[in-house]
Amino acid sequence: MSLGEGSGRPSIADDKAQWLSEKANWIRLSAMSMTNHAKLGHTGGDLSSADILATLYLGQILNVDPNKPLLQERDRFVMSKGHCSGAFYSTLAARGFFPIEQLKTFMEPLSMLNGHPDRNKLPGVEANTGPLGHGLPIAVGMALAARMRNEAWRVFVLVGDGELQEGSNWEAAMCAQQYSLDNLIVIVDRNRIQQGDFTESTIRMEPLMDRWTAFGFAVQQLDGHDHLALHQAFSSVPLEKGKPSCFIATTIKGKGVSFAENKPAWHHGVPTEEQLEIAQRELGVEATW
Ligand SMILES: Cc1ncc(C[n+]2csc(CCOP(=O)(O)OP(=O)(O)O)c2C)c(N)n1
Ligand SMILES: [Mg+2]
Repeated sequence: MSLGEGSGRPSIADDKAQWLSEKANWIRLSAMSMTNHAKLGHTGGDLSSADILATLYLGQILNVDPNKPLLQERDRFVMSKGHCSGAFYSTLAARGFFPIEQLKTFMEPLSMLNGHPDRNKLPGVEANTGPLGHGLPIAVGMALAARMRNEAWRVFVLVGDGELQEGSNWEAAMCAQQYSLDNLIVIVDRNRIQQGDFTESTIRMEPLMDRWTAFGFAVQQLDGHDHLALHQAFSSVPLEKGKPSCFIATTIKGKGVSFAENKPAWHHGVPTEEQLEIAQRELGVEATW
């Protein structure tokens, strides 16, 4: 059956969705190779967010130009879950912001590819993130700046679900509502796992849709691994004029790699050479770099 068939929704071409799916798996394997190489990283959240990142950057949702990374009218993307830099850097490289070979330097001394993204070092990075709970406040400030300058660019921000336990997110959300920032799009990587355990066993997130709605957002839940759904959703922002948008993307932490799926231990698990080979087979992609 074709990917969009029977869903009744407008779709990008099936071959484009298939292409995005292959790119997302390339991002997954690349991130795991980086973690294997550096012996550090955040595999689980890299894998859960790969489809979202691929759709934004390679599905032509974000209006960005890797040859002019600081163009004023570009859309901004803030990787608030900055610990998942392996997936983020792999996506930026795949989009052409810097050579793919540079991914090999992940976390080496003097590398531009720090464990956490640094906007002063790497083209395409819009905000320094890693300490959880900072990306959304920064994104709200950016969206407000665009509004004050009467400029049309949008701000997309990807947050982790465990990250939402940081109170600063909810202060920022109140501010976004106050200023009716419908140029702000929050995407929650709802993989149900944080560091060490499931979110619902730590600090419950549900009812998450109701919470965002109560904070003045137009909210939509969707499958965070369905490229057609992601593409359609991100193409139809704002969800409601005058309101910031929030997409709760249901994902699987460790998605695509059997031994890592849904396992809290793989939050920052480091794959061995053998595990990398298994991952490559399961993801069905050629070696990355
Ligand atoms: C303020 C802060 N506290 C703690 C950490 C350590 N830390 C890194 S990732 C993480 C868990 C994040 O979970 P989640 O937001 O669900 O991310 P994902 O599942 O997408 O990896 C923690 C506690 C941090 N980076 N920043
Ligand atoms: Mg999580």
